[in-house]
Amino acid sequence: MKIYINGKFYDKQDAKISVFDHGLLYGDGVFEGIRSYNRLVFKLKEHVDRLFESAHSIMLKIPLTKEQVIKAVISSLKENGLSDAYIRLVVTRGEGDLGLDPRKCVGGATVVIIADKIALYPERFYKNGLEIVTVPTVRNLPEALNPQIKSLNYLNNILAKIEATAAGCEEAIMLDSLGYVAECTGDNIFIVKSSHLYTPPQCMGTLRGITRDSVLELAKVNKVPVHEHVLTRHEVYISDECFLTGTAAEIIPVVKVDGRMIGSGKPGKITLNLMKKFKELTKKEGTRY
Ligand code: PXG
Repeated sequence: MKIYINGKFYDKQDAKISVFDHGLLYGDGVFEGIRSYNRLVFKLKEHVDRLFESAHSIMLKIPLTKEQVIKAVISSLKENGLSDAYIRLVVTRGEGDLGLDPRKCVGGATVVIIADKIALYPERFYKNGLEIVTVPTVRNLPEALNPQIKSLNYLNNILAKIEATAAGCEEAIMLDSLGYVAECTGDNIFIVKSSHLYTPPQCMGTLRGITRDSVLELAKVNKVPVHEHVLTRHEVYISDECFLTGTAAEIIPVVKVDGRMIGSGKPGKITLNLMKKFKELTKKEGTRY
């Protein structure tokens, strides 16, 4: 495996950055998780745009143009000979001292690209659906650390993940500070009610997921009415169908939430159709390499 660090490729065992990098010391940095399917990188421009938006918001200067980042991602995929891959694009504040002041990171940002394989959830969850729970850890407040910033500080989500696994579930519903449904630890959430699709709006402590946006588009094209609407747990419990979206998970059906069966307890028709359409989309759309 060859890992890109600041313009050079290193073998895995030599791919190292300083212990004084503020990405390690403070989680000071941003990242993206991207997928490629059969030599097509899915929504590469959208991921790179979001990376630059996250960086802009935390006043982190990425030492490359967007075009150079795109080229670096493509060359990482080629260097590793991967046709189906998961790409982790990381930009840290860089090497500083033990103080949190980013001005001390005089060498500038560190750019890392890891191109690897990632397993989806086990196949049985896509076939039979997931059971998820609402967890006590509330999603970060947009006015504190906005979930729109895909920062290296993922402890909020990790705490929720720990609570989910302690409850015997793979994923967690995180609520916002008002108690409305925000999102899951690494996925956005959707419900279907009376053949309409609903997902929380991005202002509700929710990342504007790129898979989420693709699903909203696919639903519109397929004449499923879509609503970006505030959701309570009650609305999730009484939904006909529920599913999660994310680059890692793609689209995964949910059949039980906090012990309540969703719909018939099996992945729903609209969910299954969107899964099929999404698969087709990833086969034909993307940046070729
Ligand atoms: N919400 C959160 C909090 C996320 O971290 C999503 C939603 C879905 O966004 P996209 O753009 O991927 O549709 C994410 C993305 C992992 C992993 O290792 C998680 C994500 C991305 C890559 C890897 O669990 N989360």
